[in-house]
Amino acid sequence: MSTDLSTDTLTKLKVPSLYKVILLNDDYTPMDFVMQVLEEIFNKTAAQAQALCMEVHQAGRGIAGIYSKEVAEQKVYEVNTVARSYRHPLKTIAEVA
Ligand code: TYC
Repeated sequence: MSTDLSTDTLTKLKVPSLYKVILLNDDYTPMDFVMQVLEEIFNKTAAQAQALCMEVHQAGRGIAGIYSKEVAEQKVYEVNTVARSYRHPLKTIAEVA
């Protein structure tokens, strides 16, 4: 068996990218709901959730966590789905880190 170690082959073996899950501010979602999402979906402590919620409220966005592509997409889906089910406009997006 031969092993192809040409540059072409090696450059195709990329380390998978990590993705930031970004929480976006809005004017309507209650802070308590945002903190609950951060605790339950992003495993933050109550103190971490409160600090991040205030940061997003003031700065417009903040990083809820950094994950593999698949996990980041799942977190975005979970947040956006639970927010919609409560009729809150809360949104998250995933961005390559
Ligand atoms: N700005 C919202 C309010 O005043 C709170 C909020 C914080 C909403 C963070 C979204 O990602 C968010 N109720």
